[in-house]
Amino acid sequence: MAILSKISSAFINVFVLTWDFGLFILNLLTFSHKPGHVVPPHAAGHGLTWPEYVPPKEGDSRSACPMLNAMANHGILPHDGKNITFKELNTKVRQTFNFAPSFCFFVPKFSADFLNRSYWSGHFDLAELSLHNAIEHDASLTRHDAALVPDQGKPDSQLVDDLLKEATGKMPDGSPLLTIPDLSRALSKRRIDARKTNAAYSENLFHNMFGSANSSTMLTIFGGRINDLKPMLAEERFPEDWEPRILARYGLTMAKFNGTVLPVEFGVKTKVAKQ
Ligand code: HEM
Ligand SMILES: *[C@@H]1O[C@H](CO)[C@@H](O)[C@H](O)[C@H]1NC(C)=O
Ligand SMILES: *[C@@H]1O[C@H](CO)[C@@H](O)[C@H](O)[C@H]1NC(C)=O
Ligand SMILES: *[C@@H]1O[C@H](CO)[C@@H](O)[C@H](O)[C@H]1NC(C)=O
Ligand SMILES: CC(=O)N[C@H]1CO[C@H](CO)[C@@H](O)[C@@H]1O
Repeated sequence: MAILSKISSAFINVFVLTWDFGLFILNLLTFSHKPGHVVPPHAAGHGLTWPEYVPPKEGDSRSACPMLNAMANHGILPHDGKNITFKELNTKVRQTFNFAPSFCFFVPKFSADFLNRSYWSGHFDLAELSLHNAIEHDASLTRHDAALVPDQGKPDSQLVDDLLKEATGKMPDGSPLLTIPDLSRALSKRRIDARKTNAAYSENLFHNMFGSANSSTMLTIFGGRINDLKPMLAEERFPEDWEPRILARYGLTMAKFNGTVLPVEFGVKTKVAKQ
């Protein structure tokens, strides 16, 4: 059984990476969406209008992921954050953020696996995604470590402020922009600080890569725009008139994403970063 399931997940991984690379090529060969037309018809957020924001209520389930929480806060995922199917997560993330279908399958499948559930028939609550050292890891940008703050469902406003203040870039209109070196610096500071303040601190290359991957979405899907990241990270709320900044027809592929993630991770210098 164990062997069979290992073989089948190796097969799925090879399949997903091949599929992803196919989409990467297709994106080069097809016209991108026009700005203003990224979110498909019939999906929430089409035509730059998002469903109403309602902050989480007592008892609602929320995760360590700001963007999934924002989807629940706007009712794109169930507002109580409970009993969501992995397949629904796939579809909604694709429509909302224009991630490639390969990515939108891969991450929910990975989550179903670590929760020991079936991707095809299983359900989950958002808070369950915060299982420590599955995807959730120490030294996040918007949350203190789980050993210090067990409820990973809420952003820490001081950490969010610290991150947004790192932005050194400028949009053509002068508004602030988060750059690759800014993000590397912010991650360095968090890793150094978390190591000092959390006796149970752990880090490894896998989680560092995924930490960089998770935060690199701020540069790709959000184009680094601080004015958009601020409501998303501080209140887990979609900005007015927002749409994904990735216009590619088949969405942001893992292959393309690697071009952002690797420079961010290699730019992280935990030894020399200033406190
Ligand atoms: C597809 C399903 C997704 C799952 C299961 C998921 C899960 C998670 C989890 C568990 C974390 C916490 C990691 C940590 O400890 O820092 C996280 C962080 C993060 N996620 Fe997601 N996520 C998903 C989709 C997305 C999407 C679509 C975006 C962006 C549009 C996104 C952006 C982020 C960012 C920026 C962080 C880092 C927050 C921080 O460092 O504090 N995620 N995600
Ligand atoms: C969860 O949703 C399924 C349908 O997707 C439903 O059959 C089931 O009763 C729900 N469970 C709970 C606890 O609400
Ligand atoms: C999933 O199953 C494995 C192996 O039986 C076990 O070690 C792990 O704790 C389980 N995870 C969850 C989230 O139940
Ligand atoms: C992205 O880069 C990582 C690390 O080099 C590699 O393991 C992974 O296969 C790459 N993914 C794709 C889709 O190219
Ligand atoms: C959006 C994003 O990049 N999410 C990643 C967060 O980290 C997990 C694993 O640690 C990845 O599976 C996700 O792809």
